[in-house]
Amino acid sequence: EEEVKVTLAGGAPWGFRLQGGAEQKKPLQVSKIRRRSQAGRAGLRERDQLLAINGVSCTNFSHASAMTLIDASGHQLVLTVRRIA
Ligand code: LEU
Repeated sequence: EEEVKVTLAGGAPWGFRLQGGAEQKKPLQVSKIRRRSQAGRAGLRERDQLLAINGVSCTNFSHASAMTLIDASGHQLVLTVRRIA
């Protein structure tokens, strides 16, 4: 298990889907990566768990709040994730 910082560049669409959120009592987790996308190129992986979005801790965020913060990102999106090998 490790903590990884992934920097996505270029703006939306980033090319990944999220599942979970505090209101579901489940971690925010990457459920799907589109291979030829910013997310794929940056090295984001399916099953990565989101710890922070642009430096803001998101471990107690609802699904909707995480989506809103990601949507508010401009040209760059920095995700801190926990990766279980
Ligand atoms: N599906 C969105 C995109 O690829 C990311 C989502 C997590 C807000 O830009």
